[in-house]
Amino acid sequence: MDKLIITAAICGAEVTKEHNPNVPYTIEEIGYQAETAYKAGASIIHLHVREDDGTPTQNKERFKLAMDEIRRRCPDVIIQPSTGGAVGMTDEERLQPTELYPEMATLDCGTLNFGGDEIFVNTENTIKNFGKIMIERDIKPEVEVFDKGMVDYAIKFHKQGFIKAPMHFDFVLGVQMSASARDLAFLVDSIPQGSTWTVAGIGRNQFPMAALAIVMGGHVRVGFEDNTYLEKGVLAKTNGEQVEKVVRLAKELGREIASPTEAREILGLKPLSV
Ligand code: KMH
Ligand code: ZN
Repeated sequence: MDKLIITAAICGAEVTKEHNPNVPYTIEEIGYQAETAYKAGASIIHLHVREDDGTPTQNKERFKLAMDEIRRRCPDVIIQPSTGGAVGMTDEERLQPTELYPEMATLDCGTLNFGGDEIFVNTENTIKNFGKIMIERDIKPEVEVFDKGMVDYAIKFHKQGFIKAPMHFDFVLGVQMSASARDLAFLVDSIPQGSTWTVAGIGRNQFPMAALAIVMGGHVRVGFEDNTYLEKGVLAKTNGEQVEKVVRLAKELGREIASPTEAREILGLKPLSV
């Protein structure tokens, strides 16, 4: 079994300081939260950025500032900007961080309900266009999957040349699709051989899904984007606390943690050039 890659989704676009005052908005706060996760064992930072008042943005300059600050504090971490951004943003807005040529970025493979009246729109043309741009810019997509149909879309678009293999999937469970062992096993069984996968359980699903991924040979995503608690009724002070909890679970279950260098090898990324 490969070593365990831990991704920290430190910020998100939806959670606010009203949910947890430690949700980072400023560049300094984002850098600090990334550093806590990295020092605890995260090898990937999944990144959204905010204006100082918390407004989500996909502004390229803001991403550059955040990425430089993260790189300063976490020299070898893999930075994975979101191209999902926030509900309602245009494709052009969402694509801005890809102009910075990150090693990875997310590629959301379908449209879904996002609570209340919100719909997170990813048409076929959006997915194909994002995939094509990521190939041109040599960015490895993390294929974001919120239900089984999105696995099927990813396979279809791979066959059409818009996503390269081996694909890396992130199963986000507890938004549109429920988060059970059966759901996860079904998704894992549905992806092409040679793919890698990670799971992001939303809210109280976070650590149960992490434990399943640890024993099933997948990888784990935690972070405030998905859950702002450390345990029932206890808000996390840092993303690092959640990463530490995954590291403890992995240790108990006999799975070693991947360094960023090892994560690059597992994901087929180029070694970091200095
Ligand atoms: N904030 C959601 C609308 C991604 O990062 O690619 C989209 C999202 C997925 O978080
Ligand atoms: Zn995200």
